[in-house]
Amino acid sequence: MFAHIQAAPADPILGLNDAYKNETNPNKINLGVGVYKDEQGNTPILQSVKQAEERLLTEELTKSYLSIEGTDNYRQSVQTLLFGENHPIINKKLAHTAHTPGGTGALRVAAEFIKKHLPEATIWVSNPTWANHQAIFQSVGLEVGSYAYYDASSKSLDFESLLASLSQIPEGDIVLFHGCCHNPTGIDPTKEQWQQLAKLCGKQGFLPLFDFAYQGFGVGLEEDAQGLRTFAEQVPEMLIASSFSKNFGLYNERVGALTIVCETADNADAAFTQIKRAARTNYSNPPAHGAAIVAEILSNKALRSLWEMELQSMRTRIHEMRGLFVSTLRSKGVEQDFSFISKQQGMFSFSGLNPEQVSQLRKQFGIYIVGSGRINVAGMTHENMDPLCSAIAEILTQ
Ligand code: PLP
Ligand code: TYF
Repeated sequence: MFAHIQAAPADPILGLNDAYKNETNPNKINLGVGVYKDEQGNTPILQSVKQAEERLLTEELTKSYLSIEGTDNYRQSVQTLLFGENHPIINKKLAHTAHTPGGTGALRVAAEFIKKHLPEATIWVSNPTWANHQAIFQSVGLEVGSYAYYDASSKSLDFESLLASLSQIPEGDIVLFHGCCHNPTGIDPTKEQWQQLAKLCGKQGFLPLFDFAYQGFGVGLEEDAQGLRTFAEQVPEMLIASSFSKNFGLYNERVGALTIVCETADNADAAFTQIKRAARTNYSNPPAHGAAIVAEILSNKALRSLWEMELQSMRTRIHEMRGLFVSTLRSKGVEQDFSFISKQQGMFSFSGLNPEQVSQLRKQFGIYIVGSGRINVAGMTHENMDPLCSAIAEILTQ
């Protein structure tokens, strides 16, 4: 029965991580998978998380199942992070949130919900986007299209082409936006550009789906929510897939959420029963631990301010590495302008290195970056900056 099955290709990003583990170069550097790393190259457990876990250990009373949608405490905390305190969407009960296993789980539940209730809709993703986006939507049988986003020559947002692309999208289709810290380019629309996009969305009548995996990694928790909050003011319906893998460092606990916003509270109640149905046939109910940590941190003043400080320090370290990368390359005599890297947000930058250069970096120096040229800036440290930039300088002059 299984003899005919061909091996699936490795995930282009997670596969790279496996290859890195087997790399024998003692000076190897991993700028591949999007995981935050500190100055020592570790992905630490946040202090706020550790403290929340200590409390949970003593206070937790049962391991019985959660409900399909998760706990009320967690779900309310997620909505407050998304929209801010006392937002009309929350007060009027226009949104419902389901706790999902990670942001990926949220996208998968969203995909199944869309396929069942909007089967004719095409979902449009930016070119480029996180590779798993196409795969998730295609795996439920949805059509996936792409819209213009990145201008490779100026290494910036091609806003004119983005508007032109979205102007072609018909009513009833779905457009996926990265809430902030666009993966893989690190380029986000400005406040004014979000406003124009939201306006266009209202005019065209497509449904926005926000993938929000990096809240707090760009400018700040509130600022990073600007895009989706702008849309929430202009259009009555949207979907939001949240992930807390990065901003709480809870990667392997699988904590995320799917939020649906509807025009009326009745619509929201009805649609949410269908979201719960999609969750039920996938994983029945979510894993408790990670979400309990998030809820504990967000509802306790001291833990919350510790978490915000820790989040800020992750964000600041990445910004610092961006600046240092640009200045170190310059000090190595690299003439190509890399200053765009210090203007981008979040963990990732599109370096502009081509596949040949990416492969040379790996073969000659044990430096791993994604084939598209995407660099995880969080993998840089004061210690590896010099050898990294020397290697890039050498590759660029070959
Ligand atoms: N969306 C984007 C843009 C991501 O970069 C990631 C990365 O992991 C995810 C979603 C998935 O998040 P999670 O690990 O919580 O499933
Ligand atoms: O883009 C990244 O590197 C992160 C981590 O299938 C990731 O989002 C990468 C690939 C994948 C799951 C997570």
